[in-house]
Amino acid sequence: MNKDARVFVAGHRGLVGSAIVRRLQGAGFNHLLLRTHAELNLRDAAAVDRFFAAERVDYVFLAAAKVGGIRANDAYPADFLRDNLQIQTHVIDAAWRNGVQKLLFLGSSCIYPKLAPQPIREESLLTGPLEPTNEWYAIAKIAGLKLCQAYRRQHGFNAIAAMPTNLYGPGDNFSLLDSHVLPALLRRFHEAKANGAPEVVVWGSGTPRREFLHVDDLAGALLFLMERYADESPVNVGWGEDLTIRELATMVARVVGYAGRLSFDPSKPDGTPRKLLDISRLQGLGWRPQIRLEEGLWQTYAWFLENQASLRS
Ligand code: GFB
Repeated sequence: MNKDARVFVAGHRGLVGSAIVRRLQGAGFNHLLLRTHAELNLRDAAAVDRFFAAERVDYVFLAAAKVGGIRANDAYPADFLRDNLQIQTHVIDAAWRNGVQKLLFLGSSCIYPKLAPQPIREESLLTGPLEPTNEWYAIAKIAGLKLCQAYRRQHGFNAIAAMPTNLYGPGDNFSLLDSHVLPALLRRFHEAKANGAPEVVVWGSGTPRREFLHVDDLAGALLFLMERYADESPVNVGWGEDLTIRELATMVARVVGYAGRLSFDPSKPDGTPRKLLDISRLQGLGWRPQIRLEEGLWQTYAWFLENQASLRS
């Protein structure tokens, strides 16, 4: 990728998109094409066509999506299925029709079968039933992955796909209801400490295991793949180790400096019991993650403290 290539980062204000922008700017890419939702509604096919026809885009990082934690996915199935189908279909099709050189699509570890053998290999996709709480998002993302493969086979379009594990970092969604577990716990422990609350209630049993990757590590992997990988199989991007929700909560309490009790609410959904990714394909290409979880937690908590006044409720 030459540094003056015209690179569209769809979803540039989100957790992943903002990390991709930081990474590309740090690497000296000087022609990033960025559009807010208000400037370009990716659910509007005609608007997406007009954008690609006008902008002569060379590369696309498709980081725009309707995302959320386990409760949000369970509460808004129609939105997760429809929005993600529309966004990805419009961008992939317009990119191909307007001569984009290469597009990177983002899947997720949660689109693999609920009980896939662990660690999960890319070949496990579509080999078993999905986790019910987020099957809507998963079906949309699987369709997007398949669309990339279909455009490569039928049109020779150079579309690739990454499958990131659970992500966290600056720019995350810290809302208490619709966020993912790590930012939700950071905020919950922070508020408990500030209010002197005697205990923090963590959803579920605390026994599910999750793998976490700092979003700046993901951005490095995505640029690595955009420059070096061109095949139809998706590529897992993860840390390579996981921990229980209880262990995560204990680590978050330590980082926040909360000394109260931890309790668990088994009436809340656990979701899939485990979804550790096998990252040997990406490691074989020469990539390694750098940011350890406890270090990433400290950095993310510092970002939360600096930005909490402007965060979504
Ligand atoms: O990040 P999360 O919401 O989604 O993690 P998934 C859910 C796990 O954390 C469950 C527990 O075991 C929850 O019971 N948990 C504990 C909490 N306390 C909390 C809390 O305060 N908030 C939240 N959100 N969880 C998501 C998919 O699955 O993975 C998305 O639903 C996305 O589509 C994401 O793909 C990467 O990891 O279970």
